[in-house]
Amino acid sequence: MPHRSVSLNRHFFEQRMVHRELVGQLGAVITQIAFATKRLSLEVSRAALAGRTGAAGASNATGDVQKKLDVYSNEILIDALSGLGIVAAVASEELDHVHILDNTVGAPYVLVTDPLDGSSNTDNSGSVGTIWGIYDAAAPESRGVIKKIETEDAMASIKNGMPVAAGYVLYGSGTIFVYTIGDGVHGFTLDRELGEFLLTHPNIRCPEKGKIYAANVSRQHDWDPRLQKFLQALTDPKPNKYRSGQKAYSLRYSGALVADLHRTLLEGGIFLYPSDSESKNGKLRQVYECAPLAFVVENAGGRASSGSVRVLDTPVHTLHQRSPLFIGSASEVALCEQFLSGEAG
Ligand code: P6P
Repeated sequence: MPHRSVSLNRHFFEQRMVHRELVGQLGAVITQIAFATKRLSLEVSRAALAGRTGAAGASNATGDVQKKLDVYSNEILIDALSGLGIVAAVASEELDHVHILDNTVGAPYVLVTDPLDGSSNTDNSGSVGTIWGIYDAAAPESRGVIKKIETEDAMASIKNGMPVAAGYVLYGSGTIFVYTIGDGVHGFTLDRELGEFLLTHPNIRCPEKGKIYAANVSRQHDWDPRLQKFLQALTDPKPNKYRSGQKAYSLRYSGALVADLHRTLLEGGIFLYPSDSESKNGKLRQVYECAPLAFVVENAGGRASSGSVRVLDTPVHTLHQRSPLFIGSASEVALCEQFLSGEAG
C-alpha cells in the first residue's frame, strides 16, 4: 500500500467529529491562509526574477523599512480572505490600523498576521515566514448577534480573547505549514507538483529540554545581567547544576523568527529576544508575532514568556506594541524566568 497522503482538507475532514468547525468557517479561513502561502512560497522563491527584492520605499507602523515583498505578501493574504464573509478584519504588521474587510456583516473572525517575517532575508535567499492568528470577532456576550465588526470590536477581541487558531509558514529549504486550533499542533510540507500541503509532522511535541539557544548575542552586552548569567549557565564549558551533565548548548540564529522558532519547536531549546537599550520593550510584536507563536508552542507542550509574564496573558494596549520574547522548551524557558526573577543564578 502506498503511504497515505493526508492533505490539509483531508486532515480537517478526519477531525470533523471532534472539531466540526474545521469543516466549517474556521477550516475555510485556514485553508485560504494555506492557499495564500502557497502563492507566497512561489513569490518568495522567484523574488529576484520578478524584481521584488529590495525596499518598497516606505516604512511600516513600527518603523521597519518595508520590503517590496512585505507589501506584496500583505496584499496576497488580504486578497485570499476578502469576499469570504468569514474574516471581518485584519491586523497586520504592514498596516498602520486594523483593516476592516468589505461585506463582512456577521463575519465571525479577525486575523492577525505578520505576512512576511524576516523579510530582510529575502535579498540573500535566507529563510522567511508568515505568522498568523485567528480570533473570534465578537465578544462572547454578543456572539450570534449579526453586526458589522468595527475597529474597536476587533481590538477588543484581540485584547480580551485568546486565539481560536494560530500557525506559521516557513519558506525555507521546504515550505512548512504548521497550525493548531488548541488541540494538537500539526505540520504539513508543500508538495509543489501537487500544489498541496501534505501532513508530515502530525502531533508535534516540543521536547522538554534541548541543546540549542537562539539569540542575537551581538547585543548581549546590553542585556539584563541576570540574563547573561542564564546564558553563561547554558554555555559554560564546565558542567553546572543547571545542565544536569549535559554538554554546553550550541547557538543557532537565522535572523528570521519563524525559522528559529520552527527549529526550536521540533528540536527543543530556547529562542530569546530580550529588551535592550535600543528596544526597551523588546523588538518583536506582541499581537501578530509573539501571541500566535506562543499559542502554537504551548499547544505543543512548550512555554512562551515575556520574561516575567506568560505571553498569552500579556496585556495588549496597542496594535503594534512590542514585547520581549522567551519561547521554546518548558525547561529552558522556566529556568530563564527563574534567572530573571533572581530565583536562580
Ligand atoms: P535582529 C526580523 O526583522 C525580526 O522581526 C524577526 O524575524 C527576527 O527574529 C528578528 O527581527 C531579528 O532581529 O535584531 O537580530 O536582526
